Amino acid sequence: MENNFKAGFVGVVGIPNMGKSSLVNQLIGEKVGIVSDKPQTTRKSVVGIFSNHEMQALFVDAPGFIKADKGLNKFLQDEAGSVTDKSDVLMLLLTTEGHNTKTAQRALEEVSKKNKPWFVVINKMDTNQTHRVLILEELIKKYNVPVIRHSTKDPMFDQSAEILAHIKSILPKSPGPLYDTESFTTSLTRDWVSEVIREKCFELLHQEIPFNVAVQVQKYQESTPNSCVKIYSDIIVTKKNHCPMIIGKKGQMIKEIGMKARKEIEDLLGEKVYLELFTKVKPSWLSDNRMLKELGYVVEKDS
Ligand SMILES: Nc1nc2c(ncn2[C@@H]2O[C@H](COP(=O)(O)OP(=O)(O)OP(=O)(O)O)[C@@H](O)[C@H]2O)c(=O)[nH]1
Ligand SMILES: [Mg+2]
Repeated sequence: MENNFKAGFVGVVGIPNMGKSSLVNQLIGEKVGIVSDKPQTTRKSVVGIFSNHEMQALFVDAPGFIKADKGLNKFLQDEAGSVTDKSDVLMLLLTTEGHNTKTAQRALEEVSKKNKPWFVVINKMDTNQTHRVLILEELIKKYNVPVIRHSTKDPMFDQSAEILAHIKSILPKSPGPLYDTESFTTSLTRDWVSEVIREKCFELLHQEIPFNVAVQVQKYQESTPNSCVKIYSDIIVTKKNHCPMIIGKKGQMIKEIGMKARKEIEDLLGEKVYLELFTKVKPSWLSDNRMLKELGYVVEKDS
């Protein structure tokens, strides 16, 4: 390995819905984290691995910064904080849509306090009005950090190569890669599967329902010579009256969630999958620390 090899953790931070997960997926070229048009999609940090002959960047796709003092929201806030603490460098995502300059200012302040190498990506350039970008850049100026204008959607504004080159310039030196260079994520398949199912719930269900949904894979059977991969998973909701919405008329909704999820899982695994979904009601999963733990949202302290 060359001795100027670079490797380390890149914390991807910003308020919800800035396109953090979209950007990580784009840079890695695989679906590492789930994406939706609703804020607070990412709940647990996911590590996406980018490897080439000169660096390995471990992107930690975190939940967006929010303020809360209990339950799942508290967890999301702690998770975002701990990502910034554990990373070697930080990439802050901003856009001009969906938030005012005060929010951007707060995000800039928060990240600059961490005393780590950092830079800003202004994402969604395809939707931005130039004058609002200039206002945002004016705000960033006082921090004296690089700013890259980008869009994950429009190739005209695609600055992926520049983003990666900049990350390489600020990552620490390393004798070699820190993780398997063939993998694109450190997540277990089982966890990845439950996230894909959750993404389909975000995509297909209305408004407040997705925020109350958790997904837990109950059984994951590897394929055998006689049978395909079999996955049995619960979709957990907080209220009994959410169940019919998940199931839909004549089971149409749960069927569609299952079909869309299965297709993606089959693509990743490269083999046939049998997926069965069940609905379950757990009224207090959003606020009950024991239940949050069971679902993999590790809550350090009671709140
Ligand atoms: N127009 C446009 N939309 C984008 C772009 N990047 C992401 N999006 C959309 O923005 C929405 C949010 O994207 P995510 O990647 O889930 O955002 P996030 O920052 O990870 O959100 P949280 O996980 O909720 O914090 C999705 O609907 C994306 O399709 C972009 O460059 N242009
Ligand atoms: Mg996300």
